[in-house]
Amino acid sequence: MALMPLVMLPQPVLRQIAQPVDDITDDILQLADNMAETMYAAPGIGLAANQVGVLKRVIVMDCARDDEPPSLWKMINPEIIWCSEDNTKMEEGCLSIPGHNAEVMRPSEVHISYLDTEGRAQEMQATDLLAACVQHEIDHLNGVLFLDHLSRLKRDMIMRKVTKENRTQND
Ligand code: K1U
Ligand code: ZN
Repeated sequence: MALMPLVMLPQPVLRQIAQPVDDITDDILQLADNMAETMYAAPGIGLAANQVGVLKRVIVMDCARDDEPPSLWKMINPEIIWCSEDNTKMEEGCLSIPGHNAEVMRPSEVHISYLDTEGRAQEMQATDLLAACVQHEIDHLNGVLFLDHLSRLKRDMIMRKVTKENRTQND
């Protein structure tokens, strides 16, 4: 396994659409393993392939609390097949926009279809943090960031801060 460098805002790959995986090759399995290692090291609770510069529809997640055993999800071609009408507001962060958390409103419950690492079709039902996380990661695969769910005022405020931070780092 290997750590992969994380892609940061405003790199364009974060705004591009990841392509479906046709064959679950050794390269895809290696990618998922490396993404999991990178997510744990960050640390984070999710990661999408765009965030390591790969435009393939692969995500990993582990939303287990510190007092629970690890619960690693590796999903290939995940899709939301149902979402609840009721919404929940939850604080989200993004490993590609470090230091800029915000409250995001999303459907409280979702059902997801995906392929597991053996290529079997699976479904999962998610609520609470796992629901927010899987929606955040599928958004990444579609070039969407949590910023896009905020008001224009809040989004612009974060974008201005990120631009300023990037300018300072490059000085
Ligand atoms: O996709 C990402 O950028 C990862 C992101 C996922 C996420 C977090 C919160 C709500 C929805 C989706 C993160 O993992 S940010 C880091 C984070 O949440 C965390 C870091 C250390 C300990 C616990 C959580
Ligand atoms: Zn993110």
